[in-house]
Amino acid sequence: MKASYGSISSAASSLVAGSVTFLVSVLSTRAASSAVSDFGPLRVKAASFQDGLPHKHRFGGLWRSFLALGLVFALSAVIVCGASGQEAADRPVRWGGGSSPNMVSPAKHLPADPGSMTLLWELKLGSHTYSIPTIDRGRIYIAANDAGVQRPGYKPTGGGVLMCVEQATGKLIWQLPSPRNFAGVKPPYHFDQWGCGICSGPLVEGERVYVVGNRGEILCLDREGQANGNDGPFQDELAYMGITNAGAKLEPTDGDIIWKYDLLAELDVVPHDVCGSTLLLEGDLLYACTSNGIDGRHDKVPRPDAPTLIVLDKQTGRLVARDDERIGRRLLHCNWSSPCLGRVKGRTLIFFGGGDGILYAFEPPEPAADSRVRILHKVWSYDCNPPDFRVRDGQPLPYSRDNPNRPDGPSEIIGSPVVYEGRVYVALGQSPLHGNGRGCLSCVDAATGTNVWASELVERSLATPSVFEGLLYIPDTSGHLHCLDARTGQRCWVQPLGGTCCYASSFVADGKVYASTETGTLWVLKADKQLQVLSQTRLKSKPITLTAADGVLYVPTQHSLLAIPGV
Ligand SMILES: [Ca+2]
Repeated sequence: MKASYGSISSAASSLVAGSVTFLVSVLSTRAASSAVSDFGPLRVKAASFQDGLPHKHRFGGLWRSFLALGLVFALSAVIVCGASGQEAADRPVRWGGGSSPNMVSPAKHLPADPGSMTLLWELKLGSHTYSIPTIDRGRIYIAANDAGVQRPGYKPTGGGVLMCVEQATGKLIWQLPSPRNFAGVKPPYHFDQWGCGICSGPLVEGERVYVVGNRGEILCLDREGQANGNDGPFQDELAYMGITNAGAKLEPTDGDIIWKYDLLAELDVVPHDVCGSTLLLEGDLLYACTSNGIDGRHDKVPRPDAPTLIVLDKQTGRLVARDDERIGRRLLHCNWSSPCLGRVKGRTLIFFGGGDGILYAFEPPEPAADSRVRILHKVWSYDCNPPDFRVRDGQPLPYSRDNPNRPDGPSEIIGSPVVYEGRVYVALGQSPLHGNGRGCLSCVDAATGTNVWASELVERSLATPSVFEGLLYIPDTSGHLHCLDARTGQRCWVQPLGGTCCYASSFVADGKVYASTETGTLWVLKADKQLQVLSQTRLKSKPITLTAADGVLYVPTQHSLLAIPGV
């Protein structure tokens, strides 16, 4: 399990001795470019660990196309919220130990040069991973696809898995494999067919774990899994896992579903590609994006009036409220963003980035004595597309997918909004398959929904911003890491990262900014108004948004979860 990093020269030697793979070509290209020092690296390291399937299976031809598609779908999960440190057990925790939707953590003693460190441990995952791990009370929760699942009687189908492992060792505590939703691939659906697995970031509160599954279900699970028995009204975990062989029985290392809510069956939504967003928990209310989207032909929205943001009772999974904004009527592609919460002038508001490119602020539903489903009250909405993204010379501009030669049209919101000091920060983005294009990072007054500033220096981005000590960091799809003054929107610096940034947000902790590229390079820069690159590390598998806790970086890649200690 333990693996160490090698220098670029030793890695190159082993690669020369090995077969020609996509990875080799990537490393060779990157080594050559780093020698030019265009990007200001101090040095480049390469990881020497192995990670699962042969590379030719992972990156070749059609599969590589699927992978690229998968990146897109996962972004709502990958780029949703941040970590803000260890919190009490009764507080909801998403990602690295916090509940804040800001990609910032108070973790300390983190490595400035991860490539120089020896891994604490490496957990093998599947062939796709897009879920940011959540760390809570000595345990890590991470989701992936099911290609690496080993459980007697379980056959991987291109579905997903949620795993709970020991933080100190990466040892499995329990897992819930979840077969693919085969019905979801039939028209009008275009769903759960890319093998992306569970893309949602797990949310933990007390003894419960909440996640949006690959099958389009919101799942409430027992933190202890089956080790303390089969709890909750849901009892048929074996059937859920697709384990039907005679004599099969639940094991202590199986997950324990308390309740589940089927978005497709209950709401008649038609999710597109994946249900990838991360849940928001406030009090007893669980907020979820339905991922209602366009049809498989990218032709029309089958359910234009279906809800996009819903609210469930966390105890029972009962539907409490839904929006009625009919975002589907204006939808560009799909709803993959995740809701976040802010307290604005003594008032709690729920912010949601729509697949129509509009940022919405809702009031939480009022308590009600009956079980009537309430409609969420919209406080304000703000179009994150500047007017000339929508219309020019009196003519509507086409969406990029429909006309790649016009990359200046409207875009949707995929990353999560972040609330910081009374303002909401959110980027526009599109699938990287639509190419690069005009984007806009908006800063909006959280109380009124009015524009504070908007910067088109940031191109399309699927990332959630990191806002720390008045500075905002965000990578865009074109492969630039931006640092802006959060108050004014003035750009302090921009760093080209030498590869596109499709599926990882930046992460700020311990005075450092971590960012990574699709070509597998993990960058570390100083979190400062002055640009300073601290290191680059090359990984064999593309890293997604990382997190940190207790002096350790936890870096998910497509195939592994790496625990990299600090100093
Ligand atoms: Ca249990």
